[in-house]
Amino acid sequence: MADVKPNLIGGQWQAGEHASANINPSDTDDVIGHYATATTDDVEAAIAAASAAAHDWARSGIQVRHDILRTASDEIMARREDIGRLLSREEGKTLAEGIGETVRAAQIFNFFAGETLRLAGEKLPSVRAGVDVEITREPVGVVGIITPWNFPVAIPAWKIAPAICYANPVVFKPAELVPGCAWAIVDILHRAGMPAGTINLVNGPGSVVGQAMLDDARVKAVTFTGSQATGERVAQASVRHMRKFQLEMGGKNPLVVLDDADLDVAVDCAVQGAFFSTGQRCTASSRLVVTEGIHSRFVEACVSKIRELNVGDALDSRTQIGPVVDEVQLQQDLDYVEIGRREGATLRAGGERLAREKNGYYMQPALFTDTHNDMRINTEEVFGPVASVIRVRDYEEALHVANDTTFGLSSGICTQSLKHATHFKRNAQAGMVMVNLPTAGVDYHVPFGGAKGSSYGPREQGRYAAEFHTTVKTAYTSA
Ligand code: UN1
Repeated sequence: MADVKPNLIGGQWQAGEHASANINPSDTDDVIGHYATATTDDVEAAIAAASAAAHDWARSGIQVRHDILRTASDEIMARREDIGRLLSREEGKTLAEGIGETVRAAQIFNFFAGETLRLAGEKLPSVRAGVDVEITREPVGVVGIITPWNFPVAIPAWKIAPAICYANPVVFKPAELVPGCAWAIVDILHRAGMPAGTINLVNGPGSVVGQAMLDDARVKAVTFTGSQATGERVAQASVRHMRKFQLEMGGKNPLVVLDDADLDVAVDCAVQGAFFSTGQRCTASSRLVVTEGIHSRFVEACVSKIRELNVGDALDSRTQIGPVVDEVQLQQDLDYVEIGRREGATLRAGGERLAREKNGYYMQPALFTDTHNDMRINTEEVFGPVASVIRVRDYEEALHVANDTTFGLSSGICTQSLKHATHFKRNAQAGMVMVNLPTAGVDYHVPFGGAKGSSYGPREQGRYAAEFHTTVKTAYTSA
C-alpha cells in the first residue's frame, strides 16, 4: 500500500503489515490516508522501549524537556491552519473549531514547557530535632495514554505534555477514527528531540492495542478519556497491576436556566453547549433545565436558532455544525431520537439525517421538550446533537434535577441572581461549574475533571496534572 503513515516504536518509524483507511465524515469518498495498525508485538516492543528509556529520561534535566515542549508548541502554533484542517477533515468539527483546538494544543504544550521550569519540592523541619524533611516529586514511570476521537489534538496534548514535563516515557494509543492528528503530534515531538523510546505511537483497535497496554505490568500509569464501559475495563486491568489510573468518562451535563436569566445569554449557552462540535463533547449540555416563567420564550428562541444552524461540510467556511463522526455514531444519535419519541417527549426541532452534496454523516440538531429527568434520553449519554428541555417549577427543583444523575462532569446555570449563582456553585454535584457560560469549552491552564461517574482519579490539566504524573517522595536527613 502506498504511503502508509507508520507507528513510532523505540524511536523508529514502523509501517508493519496492516493499515487502516482514515475517512472524512463530511465526504466518505475522501480517504485522508492509511495508518499502520500496531500488533500486540508492536505494543510490547513500544513498552519495552519506553521502560528502557525511563531511567535516563527521568534524569534528562528540565532544560531539555522545556525545549522539546516549547519547540512542539511553536510548530503546532505555526501549523495551526494545516493541522486544524486535518482535524476537521478527519473528525468533522468545523474548520474554526479545528483551528481553535489546534491553538489550544499549542497553548497546552507551552503551559507545560513553563511548568518544567517551575518544578519544586518542599523542605520542612522534622518534628525530631536535627532532622530535615524534603518532599519531592518523581516521575511515575511509563504512562499509557488512550484518547478518544472527539478532541484529536487537544486531549492527546493535555495527556502527553504533562507526561513529558514530569519526565515519563509515553506509549500513546489514539482513537482509531482520528489517526492523522495523533501522527502529526508524535511526528512533531519526535523531531523536537524526544529521545528514542520516550514517545511511542501505537495506532489500532482498543481490543488489541489498548488491551495489550493494559495487560502489561511495565505500564505504571494509564490515563484514559472515553466511555464509561471502557473506563471500567481500564480500572479493572489497572487494579490487577496496582498501577495508577485516571479516567475521564461521560457526562449528562445540565444547563439550568432561571426566570431571571438574560434570554440571549441563556439561548447562546444552550445552543453552543448542546450542539457545537456536533454535540460530541463530554461537556455538552444535554439537559436544559428551565423554570416555568421563561420556558416558552426560551424554547421558541432555541428552536428558531436551531433552524438557522448551517449543517454541512466541516471544511466549508459557512458551516456551523459539521457531520457526526461516523455511521455508527449517527445511527446511535438517530436511535436516541426515536427512543425519546417513544418515551413521549415532543421533538421540537431537527432529529433527522440530512442529505448534502457529498456523502457524509449529517444530522439536524434535535431538541426535545416535555421531557422528564428519568427518560433514557436524560439519563444516558447520547454523544451527539441531541438535547432535551426539562421544565421545572423553581430554582430548588432545578438544582435537584441538575444533580439527579449518575454523571457529574460540568454543570451550568444562567441567572442574574448572585444568590442563586452562589448557591449553585456550592451545591452542584459536578467537577466543573459554569455561571452564564456554556457547560463546554474550558480553559487550558486549570484543572479539568468531574465528580461521580464522570471521572476517577486525579485531575487533568494545569498544575493539578502533577498529581497523576508523579509519585511523591519524602526524604528524612539527620545531619
Ligand atoms: C471542552 O469542553 O472544552 O471529551 C473540553 C471531552 C472532554 C473535553 C471537553 N474531555 O469532550
